[in-house]
Formats: sequence, C-alpha cells, structure tokens
Amino acid sequence: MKEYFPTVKKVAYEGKNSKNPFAFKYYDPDRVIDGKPMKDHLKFAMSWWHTLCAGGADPFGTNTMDRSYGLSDPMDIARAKADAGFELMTKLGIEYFCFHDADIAPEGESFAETKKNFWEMVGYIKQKMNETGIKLLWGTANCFNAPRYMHGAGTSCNAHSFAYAAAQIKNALEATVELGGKGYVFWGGREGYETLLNTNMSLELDNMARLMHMAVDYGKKIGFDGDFYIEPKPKEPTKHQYDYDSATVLGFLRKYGLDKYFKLNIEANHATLAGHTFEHELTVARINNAFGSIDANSGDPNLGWDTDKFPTDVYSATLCMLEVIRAGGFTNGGLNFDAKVRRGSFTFEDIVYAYISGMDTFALGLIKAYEIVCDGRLDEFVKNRYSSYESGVGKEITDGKATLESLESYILENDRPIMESGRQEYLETLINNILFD
Ligand code: XUL
Ligand code: CO
Repeated sequence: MKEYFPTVKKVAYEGKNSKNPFAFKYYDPDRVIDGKPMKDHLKFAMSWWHTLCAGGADPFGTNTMDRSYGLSDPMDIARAKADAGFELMTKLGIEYFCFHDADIAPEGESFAETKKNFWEMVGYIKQKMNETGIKLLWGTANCFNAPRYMHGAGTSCNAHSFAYAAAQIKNALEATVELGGKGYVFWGGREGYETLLNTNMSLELDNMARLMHMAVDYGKKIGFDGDFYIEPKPKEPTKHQYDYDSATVLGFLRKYGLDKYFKLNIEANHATLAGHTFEHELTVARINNAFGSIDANSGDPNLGWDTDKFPTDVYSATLCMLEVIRAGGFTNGGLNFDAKVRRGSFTFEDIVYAYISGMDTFALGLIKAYEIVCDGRLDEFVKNRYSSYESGVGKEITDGKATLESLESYILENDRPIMESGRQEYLETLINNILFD
C-alpha cells in the first residue's frame, strides 16, 4: 500500500534531551501518572477535516497543500484520505479520530447518492479500524458548509433546510454507532444570526432544541450509548452564534430539558473568541457536571478569529489538564486536535511535526498539572481561603440556615470583617516554579 508519510517511521518517546524531530520528548504513552497511563489521561484524537481535507486555503488564497493525494475520482480521494489518516495515527500512536459526514465522503448529485458514498466510506473506515484497533471518539454532521445552510440548519428560517440537516444528522449518528463512537457533537457554526431585523430568535431556538431532542430520541432507538455534546463558540462564521459560551449553552440545555443528555465539548480557541480563558470554560463545564470532551488548539492574541493553530502553550495546557484531573478525567470524551498546520507548512512532514508538538505540549501539561496537585499548596491555599464557611456564621450560610435578619444580628455584634490577601502574585510564582524547575 502507498505510504503517505514515507520519511516518518513510528514516532517513539525518546525523552527531553532527544534531538530527533520525529520523536516525542514528553509524551511517553505507557508512563503511569496517578495510576493511569498517559495515553488514557490524554485520549488524543485526530481531526479528519483539518488533517486530511484542509488544503491551506484562506479568504485571500487557494490551497497550498495537495489534499487530492494525486487522484481525481472523488471516492478514490476519500479512500486515500482514510489510508493517509490511519497511517498517520498508527505512526503517532493516536488511538482516536473525529469526523464530520462531509469529511469522509464526497457529496453526490442527490442526497441518495451522498448517502451511498457516505456508507461506502463508513464500511471502508470500519475495516481500517478493525485492522489497527483505532477508535472513533466522536462523529458529527457538517451542517454549515453547503449553501442550503446559509441561514442556519436547526435554526434556519427554511424548514426544508432543517429537514436536510435532520437527514444528515440521522446518518451521521447511525455511522457513529456503527463505528462504536461514544460521542456525537453539535457545533452550530451557522446557528445564530447576522441581523435581528430578519430573525425570529424564539422560533429558531425552539427549533434547535427540537432537532436535538430528535437526535436524543433517535440515539436511544439505535443504541447510541455515548454522550451528546454541544461545542460552544460565540461567532465565526455567523456574527452571533447561539452557543456563545459554556454558561449560555447550559442555560439553553436546561430550558429545553436537554441537560441530562448533553455535555460540553470545549475548544480552546472558541473560549478565546468568547473573551474567556480555556480553563474558565472547562471550569464552568466541570462545576455543572457537563465536562465532556476537548478540542485542543490555540488562537492568536493578535488575531480575532479562529486560527485553529496546534497548541504549543504549556502554561495553558497545564491549567487545562488541571481541570481535566479535577473533573476525574475523561469518560467518553478525549482530546481532539481541532487544529491545522499553517498555510506555509504545506508538506506532509509538517503535519507530523504539528501533532508531535501538540501531543508533547499536552503531555507536559499533564505532568505539570499532576505536580501541582501533588505539591498541594495551590489546593491548600484555596481551601483555606474559604475556611470561614466551615464554622460559625459561614457554616450557617452554606447550611442554608442563615437569613437576612440573623446576618444583621451577627453584623451588629461583630461589625466589620478582617480581610486577607488573595495572594495572586505568590500563586503565579508558585505555578512558574513548578513549570520551570
Ligand atoms: C469549528 C469547529 C468544528 C467543530 C466540529 O470552529 O471547531 O470543527 O469542532 O464541527
Ligand atoms: Co472544534
């Protein structure tokens, strides 16, 4: 079989002093941390779309990368993508992948033909999964690219577009079950509005919830036993997206009775676009029992859009992994590199370098996050900071026994509180000491 990454052999862990660019410096898959191998803490996944389909085009320029794999027939290209993807995952030791329906098979002249192409490729991929042991993390339907979704999919003003999205989701969900996936993602890139002047927000949100309920019902019917996820993002491509951030999504899920079926898929770059840190979005998900999965990538402080760059910021990865540890680790979720090489990094080797850098960044993040947990000073500080709630008036407040009257009596007796420092600078130094020792 043709090799797509001929210059790359199986990428191995060689340690931080290695100068081999095709080796891991920190990611040692079987190293046990906190009773679990690194690979099970991290559950890395390859994104089909960025890795095998995206050719480097941007609004001002065409593709810089060959993603036709030297072929012309669309189904041959689809099979070549699968071959290249499984070769890459095998060489990197990546055990999971994620896909949209449109990533794996070409659209046909009719929906029936699209469906035929899709299921042929599902069969092809299933065979490759059986050969390699590689698993599906989550599936999804691309309900944002085609012109039929110009006004949205689940939130479209056009019921025919809504129905088309439903038909796509039905098949994508069936394929997720067929391939043993434990996650199904809704990312609503076109679910929002450009102007309120032409928008019935109330109907659009009710309809989005209707579509999600249909997916939940159908998932039950066909034996989907994983988690549904919403992936929050505030904007891009639509000016205002309904799934703005974790908190907004949680409000939506609760309003429509979907919170027991859905968790969140948190993407770093989407957090940045919402004006939050990655760890903020993860914390909001965790404290609401909605932590599900992660799309790892990074934005750029100088750019206001979704750059989907491979993550290299160890500080951010550490704070992310600290949240993952606090959440008790991944169950059905994992860490999907929703990231692409830069337009100028057009060779196949660049894809390998990109994944190695992302995997090493999160491996180091995991190592350092666990050191922070073992060091204990951070958690101890936070615990002490709130110790006034463990007894006396604080305990009455948290036990729900205090009233405005009882607290007024307390203040009349005790008057002003004695304040203590938040010690932010001390804590920031503590983190740096652990990160850079
Ligand atoms: C777009 C994005 C998507 C979702 C899946 O910003 O993140 O790739 O992850 O549709
Ligand atoms: Co994403």
